[in-house]
Amino acid sequence: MDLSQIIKPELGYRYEFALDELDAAQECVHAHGFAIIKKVLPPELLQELQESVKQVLDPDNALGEGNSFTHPSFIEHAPAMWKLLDHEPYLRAQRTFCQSEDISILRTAAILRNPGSAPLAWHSDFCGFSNGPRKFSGDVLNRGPWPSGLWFYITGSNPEHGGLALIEDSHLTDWTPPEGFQFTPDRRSFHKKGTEPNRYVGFDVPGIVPIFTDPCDQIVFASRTYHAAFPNRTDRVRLSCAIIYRPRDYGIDAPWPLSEDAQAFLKAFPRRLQPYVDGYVGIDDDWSGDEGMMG
Ligand SMILES: O=C(O)CCC(=O)C(=O)O
Ligand SMILES: [Fe+2]
Repeated sequence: MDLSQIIKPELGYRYEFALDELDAAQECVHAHGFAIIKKVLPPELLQELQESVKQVLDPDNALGEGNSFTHPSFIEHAPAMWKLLDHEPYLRAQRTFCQSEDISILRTAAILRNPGSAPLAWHSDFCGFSNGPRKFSGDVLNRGPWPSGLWFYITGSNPEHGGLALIEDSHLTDWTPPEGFQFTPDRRSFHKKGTEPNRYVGFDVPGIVPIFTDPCDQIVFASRTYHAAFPNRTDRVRLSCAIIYRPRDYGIDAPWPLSEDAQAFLKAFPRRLQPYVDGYVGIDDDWSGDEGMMG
């Protein structure tokens, strides 16, 4: 598939907004499961964040062609990211999308996708399709109604460059996969009917919206929205980072202790910004479930 032929879609509704159109942007997220907000990242932070993602994720530039790396607690290692929390227009937008005046950091991530890296399969980050016992960190952190995508693709998003794709309206609770597809058993992805129930990798899915953004734009998507990433077919690294928030009064009952890195982060985080880390639990990607503790 020639990804360079894919063009920015014109949909029957607006999905790109400016920072002074937050209510309209939130309505779009509510109605269609996503929106793009132009020029959210302060331009003076862009290069610093790019350097920080490279430095934290691949300090020796040793990851190698074709490989990707995802960091699950980026903010603990990236003071450049802390600066975002001093930027009121950015914060106002996050409050709007979180539908709460008082927000705190739930989790953070950064991703580095080298040239030649593979596509990422379709999935929803939401882990509340079942209310069964928690089996991994996602079941602890990703069962709320807040947006699970608040991304900055700080080298831009487009199909050739390992950008994001999502499916419009797939955040709706009655959404079902398009014609010819069915849910995987956990509902967190879908596959072609008549094939193995593995997360689908491919960009021929009806309803797909390939996302085109500039490096300072923010990509917002709802908790359940199904999304995927294109392969990186360029000769440039793809970098992205995000802070996901929860309403501050929505406490997380974390089964893992705060890691040493998380503790050091909380200690170093500026006092005036402490409300944003109220109830911060970090993440233990190796945690394997409440039931595991029973032996
Ligand atoms: O790589 C991307 O652009 C998307 C990443 C993603 O969806 C995830 O980490 O859950
Ligand atoms: Fe995801």
